[in-house]
Amino acid sequence: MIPIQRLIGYALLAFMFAAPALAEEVKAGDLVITQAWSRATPGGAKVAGGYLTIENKGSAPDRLIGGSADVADKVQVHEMATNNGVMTMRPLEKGLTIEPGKTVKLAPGGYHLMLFDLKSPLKQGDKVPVTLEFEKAGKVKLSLDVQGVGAQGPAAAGSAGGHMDMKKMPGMKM
Ligand SMILES: [Cu+2]
Repeated sequence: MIPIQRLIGYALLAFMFAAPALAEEVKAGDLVITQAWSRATPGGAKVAGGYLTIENKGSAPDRLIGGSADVADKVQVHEMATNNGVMTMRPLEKGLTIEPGKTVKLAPGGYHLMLFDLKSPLKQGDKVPVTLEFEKAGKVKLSLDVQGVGAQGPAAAGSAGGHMDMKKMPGMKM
C-alpha cells in the first residue's frame, strides 16, 4: 500500500516537471507576458504567426506597436476578422491597446504577430527570440516556443483557441 500523501506528492512533482515549458513569464513595467508561441513552418513558408498573452497590471493603458526578430525581415501586429464572410487580416496601424486591468490574448483567428520573410524555417521545439515594442513599456525581449504545424495553443496538447488554420482560409487576404 502506498500512502495517499505520497501519491499526492508524486502528482505534484509530475505537475511541477510538466509545467516549465509554459512557465516563462516576462515582466516589463506593468505588463506581464506569458504563453508566447508560434507554429512550425514547413515547406518553405515565408510567414509565421506569433501568439502570446499580455496582462496589464498597471493603471494606464499601453499599446503594442510593433516588433522585430532576427529570423524575420519584418514583424507586424495584425488583426484577423470576418468581413462579409471572408476572412481578412490587416496590420493594426495604431497598435493593439492593452487597457489597465485587462488581459489581451493574441491567438489563432484573432490578434497575432506576423513574421514576414523568414530567413529560416521555424521548427517544432525551437525558441525564436523576438523583441516586442510597446508605447510605454518599451522594448521587451522574449522567445516564441515553436509548436507543431496544426497547433492551436501554446502546449502540444493544447486545445485552446478556435479551429481555424491560416492555410485553410481560401478568402484570406494578406
Ligand atoms: Cu497576419
